[in-house]
Amino acid sequence: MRIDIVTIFPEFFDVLDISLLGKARQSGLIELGVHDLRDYTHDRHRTVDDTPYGGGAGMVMKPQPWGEALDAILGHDPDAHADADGPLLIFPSPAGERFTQSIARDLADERHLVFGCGRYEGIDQRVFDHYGARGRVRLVSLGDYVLNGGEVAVMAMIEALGRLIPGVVGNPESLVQESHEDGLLEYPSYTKPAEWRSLEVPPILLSGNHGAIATWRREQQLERTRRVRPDLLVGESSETPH
Ligand code: 6GU
Repeated sequence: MRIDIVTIFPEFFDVLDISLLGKARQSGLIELGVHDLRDYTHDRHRTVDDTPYGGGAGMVMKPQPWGEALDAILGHDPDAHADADGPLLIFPSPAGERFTQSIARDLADERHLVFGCGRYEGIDQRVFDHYGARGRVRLVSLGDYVLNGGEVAVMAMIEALGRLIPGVVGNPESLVQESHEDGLLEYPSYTKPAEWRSLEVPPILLSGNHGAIATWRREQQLERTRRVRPDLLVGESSETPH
């Protein structure tokens, strides 16, 4: 998979050199390009923002640098990302659809993702309209709170989708036994020693009875989900428990 990121803080993504994602890049499973939006400005101050039409607080990101940066990444043909398997443009935004494990799975199947990190009060709407008319564009939010910019959100999305790309996580079994993969929160885990600070591991886990252990874990998942995230059980989320 190829991933391009447009940002005014390219150094933010230096950490993608390390850990699982760093290994995936070294092995060629993920090819990453980080682009400085200011390289696509033409004034001495490398200006990327301006005051909003209609007034109001804050600054809006100008369409011109975005257009030039995205055209350069998407290729010389500005309509090149129109095909279904062409690049998918993703703008992190608190005004977007909520990012879920199901969206992470969709994104992990793509060949080319292009993330556009907005700052200030947002990006001129015409950038979304222009590329939305020519190809696939998604606005995606991490949740109902406000970040200063899209960089941390993009990092979270890349980590979530990257580990779903075949070969990135060594043992694929470990992917299915996690919170949200089956629409429920994960069960509690324990390792040695069997007693720590007077706290004991639930005896069933030491019983060797794999059927009973599987039943207990399922009950724990249901109990935890009911208590902490009842919304996951009543179908308010896009994740359907199965
Ligand atoms: Cl994706 N971006 C910003 N700026 N704030 C957010 C967010 C994204 N998701 C939640 N808050």
